[in-house]
Amino acid sequence: MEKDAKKAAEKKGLNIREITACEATAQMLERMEKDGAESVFHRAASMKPCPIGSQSACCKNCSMGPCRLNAKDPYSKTGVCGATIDTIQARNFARMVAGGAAAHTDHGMSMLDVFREVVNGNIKEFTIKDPIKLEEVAREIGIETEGREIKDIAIDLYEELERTYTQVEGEIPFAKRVPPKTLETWRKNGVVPRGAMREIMELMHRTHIGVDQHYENITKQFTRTALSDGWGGSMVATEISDILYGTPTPVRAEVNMGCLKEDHVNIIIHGHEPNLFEAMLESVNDPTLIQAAKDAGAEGINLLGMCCSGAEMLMRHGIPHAGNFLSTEVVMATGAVDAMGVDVQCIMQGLYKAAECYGTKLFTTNPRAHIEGVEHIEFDEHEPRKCTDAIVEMAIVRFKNRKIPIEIPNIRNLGIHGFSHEYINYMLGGTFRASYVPLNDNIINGRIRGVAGVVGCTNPRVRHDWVHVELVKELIKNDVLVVQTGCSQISLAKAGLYTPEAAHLAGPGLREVCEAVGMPPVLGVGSCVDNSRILIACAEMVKTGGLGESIADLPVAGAAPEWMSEKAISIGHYFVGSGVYTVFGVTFPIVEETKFHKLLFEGLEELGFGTWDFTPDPYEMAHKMIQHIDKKRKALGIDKARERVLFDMASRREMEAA
Ligand code: SF4
Ligand code: MSK
Repeated sequence: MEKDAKKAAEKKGLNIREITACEATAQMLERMEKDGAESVFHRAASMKPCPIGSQSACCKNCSMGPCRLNAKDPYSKTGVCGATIDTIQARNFARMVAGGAAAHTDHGMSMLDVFREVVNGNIKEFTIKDPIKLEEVAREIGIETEGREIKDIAIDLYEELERTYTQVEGEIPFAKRVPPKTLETWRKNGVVPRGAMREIMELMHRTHIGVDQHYENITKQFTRTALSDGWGGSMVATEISDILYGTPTPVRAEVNMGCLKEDHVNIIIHGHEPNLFEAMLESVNDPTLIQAAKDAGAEGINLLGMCCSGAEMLMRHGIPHAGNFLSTEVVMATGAVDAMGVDVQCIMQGLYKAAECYGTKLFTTNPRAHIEGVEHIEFDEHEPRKCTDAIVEMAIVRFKNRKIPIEIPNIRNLGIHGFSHEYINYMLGGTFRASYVPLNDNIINGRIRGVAGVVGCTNPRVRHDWVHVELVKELIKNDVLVVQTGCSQISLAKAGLYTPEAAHLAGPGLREVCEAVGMPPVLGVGSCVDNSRILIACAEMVKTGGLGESIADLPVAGAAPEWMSEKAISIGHYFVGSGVYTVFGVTFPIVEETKFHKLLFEGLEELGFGTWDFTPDPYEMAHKMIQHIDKKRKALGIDKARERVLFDMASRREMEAA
């Protein structure tokens, strides 16, 4: 099979420099080519995407089909049941939202399970690390905190947040965080989410053959479902992770494959939930295990992250990060990865072959995610060290018996990570004047033109990392402050944009702000579920004043230029549902010039939501986003305010009144 992939790659003339902008990944791909090993890049080269499926012009929702419609003449045919192109596309899109929202909300529910067990004293290894945040979150959703014990508040918080998932009727708890005008739009359109379980269940029902056959009505339900992810499941995952493991503050940390150490036992944790990683942190610091590693001839144990749980640990604890989604197989070609433990989401099945080829011990740990042929050591939060100690022990054995020659790319990139939405208060306001006022002021006076969220995956259908990096460079050059999560954050960190010195790449206004505060022009806020931090930051900007009354009024935009997962579609749609202009790259899973396309790309904005857009070109993408930001600046009457004057409250009120 490896040989087949290599042959296919050669036949296709796979040009490594054209498929990745990541030097370390390129170096390891060269090694894999020599070794005849297979990677996601090889498989992508040997398999063309299905042209009908990529435009969502087919349906396999029943066995009268599968039905294929003509993407070039979309209204020339219907499915056997009579379903039109709009119904088929809306159903397919809806099921992507359901898949993505289910992944995030199940992750959030797992976090809540751990929280409940910690509060009830059934899990002793984890504790509440941030009781201040616990009280703040509780207060925000209406729980009395004054003079009460932390444990009592925590019990109430658990019960309240459980409604995020199970609530049959009424609005979810974090709807209280949504700016009133945005919430009004949701209520008017009937999309305020109930519990995620109900929303996802109803969406799956409606997309069954013969149920909801009006694309507008299907769109309403997938909007509601996506919002139950962003302001529900994902937000709970973020907040509970901070309460249990600590709210991030800026930390210096390194990324890239050069963080592997030849003379250490190297262990990588890859996936999405922080629980496994937090327990692993304890294991690698255990003196007995460190001694065992030394007895095996190692200098010590080196723990690294990949993908999103890596991004979360990078920003919370400064744990080095070895690379994003597309590098997870490739990193094993270094020969230096002694063990890799994975939990859920974005774990390629191809890891199995790469691990086998390069002798890495690969372990699945989550009951939801096994891989055929891979050893499973179940992670139980009640006894977390049982799993993580076992992985460390096996990594030590592998270190002792290393047979593969080691080749570690000598590339490491230092940067500053860990900008939680809370920290943005202090960063620009200082401890004395902690608030979003300085951020809003700098937007109003035009030093910062607007804010862009650039997030999401990497995808072998485009040049790895390149689209992210070029897009972000273009944005900051035009004074747009960029916030990031997930694999995108790692692309930019590898490109060296997470240093305050990178401010020299920014336009004059943004550079001035970065230099005054000593911050990078690009702020990393964590993993996929931490996109909820961007929603909270948007809500804070509205609350702070001077930038309109709803999220849709803000000069902000979002992008996922190399997206690939259903989670990305759910994220994109909860941003659109919240009022944010959102542009995706790679490909968009809809036939153009259909009624459904028109609804997503124009109609939603008319209803008071944000809007979707698409282009694979990073420069065009940046300028589409800037154009939108400028449109919003103009509507706010701050388009001419690019003079260097700090606005006080009185002048802001005056502007609002104008
Ligand atoms: Fe074809 Fe309709 Fe069945 Fe889909 S639901 S496969 S369009 S017959
Ligand atoms: S890990 S969903 S590839 S960001 Fe969250 Fe990266 Fe996308 Fe997975």
